[in-house]
Amino acid sequence: MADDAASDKKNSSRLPPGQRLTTKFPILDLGIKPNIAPADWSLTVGGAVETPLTWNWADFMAQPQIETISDIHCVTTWSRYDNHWAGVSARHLLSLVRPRATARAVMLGSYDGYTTNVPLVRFDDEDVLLAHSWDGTPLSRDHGGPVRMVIPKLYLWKSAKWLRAITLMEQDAPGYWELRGYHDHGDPWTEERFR
Ligand SMILES: Nc1nc2c(c(=O)[nH]1)N[C@H]1C(S)=C(S)[C@@H](COP(=O)(O)O)O[C@H]1N2
Ligand SMILES: [Mo]
Repeated sequence: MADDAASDKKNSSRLPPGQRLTTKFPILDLGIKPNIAPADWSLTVGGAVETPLTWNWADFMAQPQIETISDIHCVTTWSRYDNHWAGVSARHLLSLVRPRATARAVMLGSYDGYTTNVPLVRFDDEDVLLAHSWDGTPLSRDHGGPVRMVIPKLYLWKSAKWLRAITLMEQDAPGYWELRGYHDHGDPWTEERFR
């Protein structure tokens, strides 16, 4: 049927190769699941920047807020469309800390000891945010609350949960899974799964 063909084509332009669509939201992590109350949470941003900063919860919530709707692509082959996120944009954060001209990559660090690296050009994107809400409710502990990174154009392992530190780097370096065989970059459209 022409309609089916049209919808298949639309689907294949939205679903990256090797992915299957789900409406569930699986939970995947190292299994530590830190329990951080907003009052105990803080974020430190430093490294190759002109103006390092630390935000507590009130500082973070006082920043300009954005809402986005984006798709999730997990390297374990599930994708989930239309996730509604709210939080602070990466671009706003970058405008405050001002990366040095020599900065190339970002290391995200989390309360469970997890790390993951992202090229600065992928972090500095309009749909990248530090999210505190998902589908209209505060982000659950399982999904990385109080604050997680959301980087829709890369596989989900790059979206660090329980975010506590962002370090700008002049040279790229591997994070937790990148040290264990995952791809350095992680673009779902070119299936940068493992190296
Ligand atoms: N802090 C932290 N962030 C993390 C992880 C982790 O173990 N710790 N796992 C990553 C991986 S491998 C995946 S697939 C996603 C899963 O996010 P979800 O549990 O919200 O689906 O979180 C990513 N962020
Ligand atoms: Mo993962």
